[in-house]
Amino acid sequence: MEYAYDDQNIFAKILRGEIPNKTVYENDYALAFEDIAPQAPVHVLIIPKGAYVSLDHFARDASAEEQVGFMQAVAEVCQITDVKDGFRSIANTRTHGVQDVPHYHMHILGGRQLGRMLQ
Ligand code: IU
Repeated sequence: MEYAYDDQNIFAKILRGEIPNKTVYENDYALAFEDIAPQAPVHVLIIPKGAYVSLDHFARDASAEEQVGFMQAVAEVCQITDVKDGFRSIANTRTHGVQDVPHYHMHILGGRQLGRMLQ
């Protein structure tokens, strides 16, 4: 599978500082920020700083350092936000997964009781 990255996507613009964001946490490999249209009291997006279109692209091509750095950001977000009673992580992917923004992002949703499935 070929992964074509569009550097004009909105999250690429956020990473370049061209569009503001509400940063929750940042390290050398990842940026976490509040979703602009939250679906729960906690709704944070965690994105790698590298140019990866999707979870499978990131898992295949990101270095071990990038992957560990990303997961360290996940751990920090789960400490910073109020998800002690649990949360859901989602990575919508391509058409069937209804991915709108073609830069890999992990949703962290929590702060309330979620339903068994999201649409
Ligand atoms: P996706 O279906 O997983 O690709 O959803 C993209 C998410 O990015 C969605 O929850 C939007 O509310 C969110 N978002 C954002 O936080 N800031 C933006 O400028 C845009 C989308 I465009």
